[in-house]
Amino acid sequence: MTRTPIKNLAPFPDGFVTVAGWVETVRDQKKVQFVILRDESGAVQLVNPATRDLEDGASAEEHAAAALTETIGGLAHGTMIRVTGELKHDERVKLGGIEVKIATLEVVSEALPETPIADDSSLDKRLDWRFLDLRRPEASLIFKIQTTFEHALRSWWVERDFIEIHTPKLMASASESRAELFEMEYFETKAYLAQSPQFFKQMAQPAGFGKVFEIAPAFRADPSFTSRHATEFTSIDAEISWIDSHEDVMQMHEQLLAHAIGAVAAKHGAAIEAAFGVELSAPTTPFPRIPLAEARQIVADGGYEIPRADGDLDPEAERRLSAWVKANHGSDFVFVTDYATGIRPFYHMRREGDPTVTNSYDLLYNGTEISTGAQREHRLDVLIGQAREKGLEPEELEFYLDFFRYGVPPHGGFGMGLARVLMLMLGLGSIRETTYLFRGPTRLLP
Ligand code: AMO
Repeated sequence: MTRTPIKNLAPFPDGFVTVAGWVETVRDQKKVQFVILRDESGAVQLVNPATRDLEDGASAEEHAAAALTETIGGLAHGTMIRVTGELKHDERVKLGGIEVKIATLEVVSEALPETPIADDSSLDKRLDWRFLDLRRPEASLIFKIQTTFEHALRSWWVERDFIEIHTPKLMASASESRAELFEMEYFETKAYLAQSPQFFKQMAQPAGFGKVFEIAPAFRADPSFTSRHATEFTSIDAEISWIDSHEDVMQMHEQLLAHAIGAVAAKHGAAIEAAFGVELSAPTTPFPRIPLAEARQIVADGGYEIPRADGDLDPEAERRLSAWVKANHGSDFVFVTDYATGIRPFYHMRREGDPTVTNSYDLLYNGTEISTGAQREHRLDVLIGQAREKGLEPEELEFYLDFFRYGVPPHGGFGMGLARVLMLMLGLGSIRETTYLFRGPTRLLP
């Protein structure tokens, strides 16, 4: 008999079914045994009337029943089993109103009796045993949500004629800054792991692609141990031609997110509320836009002095600003715009008439930055000047500067961390929870 995914059992009429999965719990009572069996789709109660203490002359059937009872009594948590039995609908069964009376049980793959992690294990310990940690339904739910989210992003882009690109992650130069750069041997020379697809998504503009996107890994040799930094993360990037300013990028960005979060809410809203206590709905657009100087003032008026010397918002300021926006505009999102030139990379376009600010933004979601976006400087002479000003050698950037020598449309885009979006969407405390396998300064395994 082919197996039926557990979530599909309920509509079946009473009768024989086969299910397969892992043992979540065994309740071995004197007269009856219960097993909670879980697969990727759900959990079901299995039941077996216990047969013990056979008398002399017991029948072969009774011996088989006693053997089954013994097998069930010895099942370790996590053991993979396949069971054929009789499905019965019974309203009294708390778990979904159904149970399966075991006819045959095959132990397919035994688990060691001691499970290395428990519900109260530390996050670090859980990550050591990530494959077991991921068996928790709330954990696999995160990746079902991720699948829906990415699918919705792609659909939105594809319907609007964006082209998907895959840029190389082995690079000859830094893509964001010399800091946080992974360097490696590359035959006779050195290579660097891409910190962002920045240069090559921009290359698609003189290539005449118009609108592009990429969802791919990015690498940062960031030694910090915060809840929102990883050394390898999935970056969601888009870049579009013929924009008038970063406003065009923000409009694309907010519509894209409203669509993708709406798709997640429609498909997983009830499960998200049950697992994480979050009521998710599609955000309304436009998201509020607040220039950085004003954002700083709002935070200062709230009694918090930002300790950073460079003028950027620190995590506490981001939280306070988001709380203010939520209270005053009812939005979980806010675009902080007009970043000062000093805290932005050389490729950001500066404001015409006020070169102290850039045509750029950060997007905050429920109190934390999830994205940076900007209009790019596409005028070669200005770009070279800005690179020099930031201490970069134009000679090292020749391949990038070439993109601007043969005609290039005005353009802009954004980069957004996938795990951060999921963490903030679900109200979780760390991107370690929303990354399949987290990579940090002290974690390369599993
Ligand atoms: P930025 O460096 O701000 O911009 O990165 C964009 C977004 O990527 C995510 N992110 C990270 N996530 C986890 N761990 C990290 N170490 C990490 N670093 C960044 C964040 C962040 O907001 N090229 C520009 C984007 C652009 O202008 O298009 C860039 O990379 O969510």
